[in-house]
Amino acid sequence: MSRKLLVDIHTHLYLPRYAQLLRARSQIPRITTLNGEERLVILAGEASTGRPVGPSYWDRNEKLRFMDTHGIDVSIVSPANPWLDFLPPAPAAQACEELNSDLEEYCATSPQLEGTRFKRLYGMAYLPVVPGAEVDAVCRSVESLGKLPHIKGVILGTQGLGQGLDDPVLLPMWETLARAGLVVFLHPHYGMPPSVWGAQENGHVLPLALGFPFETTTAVARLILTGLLDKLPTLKLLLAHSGGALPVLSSRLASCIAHDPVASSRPQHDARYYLGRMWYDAVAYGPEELAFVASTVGRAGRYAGNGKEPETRGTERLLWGTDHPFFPPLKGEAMWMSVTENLDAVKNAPGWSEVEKEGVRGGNAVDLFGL
Ligand code: 5CU
Repeated sequence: MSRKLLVDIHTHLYLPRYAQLLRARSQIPRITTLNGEERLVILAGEASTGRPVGPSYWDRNEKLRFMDTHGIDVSIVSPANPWLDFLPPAPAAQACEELNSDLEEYCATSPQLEGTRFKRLYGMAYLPVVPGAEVDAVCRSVESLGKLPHIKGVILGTQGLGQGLDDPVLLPMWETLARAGLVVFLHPHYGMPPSVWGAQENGHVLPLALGFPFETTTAVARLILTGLLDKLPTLKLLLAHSGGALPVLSSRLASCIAHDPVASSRPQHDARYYLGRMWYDAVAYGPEELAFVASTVGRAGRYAGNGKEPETRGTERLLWGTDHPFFPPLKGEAMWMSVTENLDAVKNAPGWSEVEKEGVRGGNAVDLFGL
């Protein structure tokens, strides 16, 4: 196919059934009404008045309109945080099944991308990974996704069953995900404890700009330390926000592991090696940052330790995204700065060829998700 696609792999939704769930709640996370306007309250420390929320979060026509406005051909939508984290295991399992079936319908009945074999919409599903859940129930949920042909992955927060994603009890879940060939989109929600942000009112800036990416960084470092990527070489982990601080801290992480009597023998390889085993969204907002991430990913083969794995350009593991419907323009402009900045970042990434840029804009997503 000669047409060059723009594929958005980081784009969220609250399905109507999920929005109803949030409306029925009196505690965070919730949707409340203030002066006749619905408000979303999901972040710890967020004022109880929250922020405006509307059809861009749940109406498929709004998603398609947004895609058309920005020239996006295909979106791989994922449920927005905090997923099912706040539910006990049994209601979470039931909501998961119902919501995943809604998501399949949302994607399956979306328009065809004209002149191609692609739908406009594909999905990444919920998993019932909540405190107290049984891992077998999670595995059954993963297996059930095989019946939903437009679901190409899952989105996963970092809390696991209460002990994080490096909890050894979760190994069967990772094995099932690897066997199913599903992309696992690792995405933050909790950030860092609100106390680290100080007493000044700075809106959501610090939790979103720093807390979110650092949560992802910590979760992935813990997975590297457990040796998960050694056990499951085919697991497809896609990291939100370009892997957070992992690329810039990976040599420090490697050095700390190498000098630690407890941890030094755990991962089979130097920590930097594992960067080349994962994928990264290109939601970094700047060309130099993207080029830097690619360079740390591409050099990973150098750290295989067997002299057999080649270095690559790293761009083959970056995939473009928007984070829609978050970060809408403050003045209601039609073109969203959060989209155009991420497009410009790819366009201007220093040293990238046109072929590499096309890959990041869409080709890599077609390959990774098997569209
Ligand atoms: O603006 C926000 O709060 C968010 C969020 O909660 N989740 C996300 O993916 N992006 C931005």
